[in-house]
Amino acid sequence: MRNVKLTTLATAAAALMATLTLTPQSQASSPATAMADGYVHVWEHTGAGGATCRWSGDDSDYRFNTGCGDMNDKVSSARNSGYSGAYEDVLFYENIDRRGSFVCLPNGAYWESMPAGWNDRASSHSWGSAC
Ligand SMILES: [Ca+2]
Ligand SMILES: [Ca+2]
Repeated sequence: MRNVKLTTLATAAAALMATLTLTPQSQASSPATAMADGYVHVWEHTGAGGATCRWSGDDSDYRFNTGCGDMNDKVSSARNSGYSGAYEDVLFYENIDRRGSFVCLPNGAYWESMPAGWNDRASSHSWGSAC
């Protein structure tokens, strides 16, 4: 006779709850591809950096703003996210009260840096259809 030894292997299944919490930086949409929101956005530095301001209407004096600081002669990048249609372009003026030379930022356009001669120069803006 032969003894048959049956070996029972009990397999214990352990459930390991490995919780890996990834917290992706909720990166705002790129300034160059942002959807229209009805605002013109400006930034203190090039590439949409530093302090920022936005307006849905005209602004005749960048020294005083609601919700953001003094942006007079500081603007180094800008995006026109206004809705297309009438008054869709933004005219930046070198002086307050929309005086002096101006440059026109077309609807939907993003300037990573201001046009030549316009860094830290804009002092007011108005919406128009002039580009
Ligand atoms: Ca600047
Ligand atoms: Ca100025």
